[in-house]
Amino acid sequence: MKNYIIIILLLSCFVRFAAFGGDIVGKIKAKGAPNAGNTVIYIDKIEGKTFKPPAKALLMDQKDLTFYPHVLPVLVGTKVEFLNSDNVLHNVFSPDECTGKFNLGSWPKGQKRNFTFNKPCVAVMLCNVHPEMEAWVLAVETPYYTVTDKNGNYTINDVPAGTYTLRVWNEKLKADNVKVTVPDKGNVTQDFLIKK
Ligand SMILES: [Cu+2]
Repeated sequence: MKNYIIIILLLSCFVRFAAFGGDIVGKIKAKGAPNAGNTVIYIDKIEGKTFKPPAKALLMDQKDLTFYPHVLPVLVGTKVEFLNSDNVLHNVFSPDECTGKFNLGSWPKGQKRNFTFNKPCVAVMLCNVHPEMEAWVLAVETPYYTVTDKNGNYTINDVPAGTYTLRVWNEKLKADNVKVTVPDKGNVTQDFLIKK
């Protein structure tokens, strides 16, 4: 019995060491746009690793004829619930292949319909009723993603130590991928310039 306890203690130490790492932090500057908000920064793939999607669905609201949030990154396999908070009917659909070109139809205020993003995907969300409505869902293959604040600052928390390809997505602007190395302990800073 004692041996088991020692083994479990040793294993838990190992797991802790293996999980060590830090945050990836930085600032995105935009050339050709008023700001670098709503930019997604993510590690798109880690060879040999898959991640379990969250049990809880994420929410995209439709309020005042606008989707909230405008940009929603999710882990592949995540269910997104589309809430209608307006008195009018909307009709959410996506024209993108990676979503199977879904069309959720229309539903009344206070109700939700959902879609599960089972493939890596950059998908635009549109409304058949209101052509000005537009939002984006990015389904990525790791849980290491974030969206910039309106000043372009970002933090991806608790990334295990290792070297990764960091990608940037913005609906209008681009940046090259960058390799980053998260040390065993501490943060790594990576800034980007996004442009046309
Ligand atoms: Cu609408």
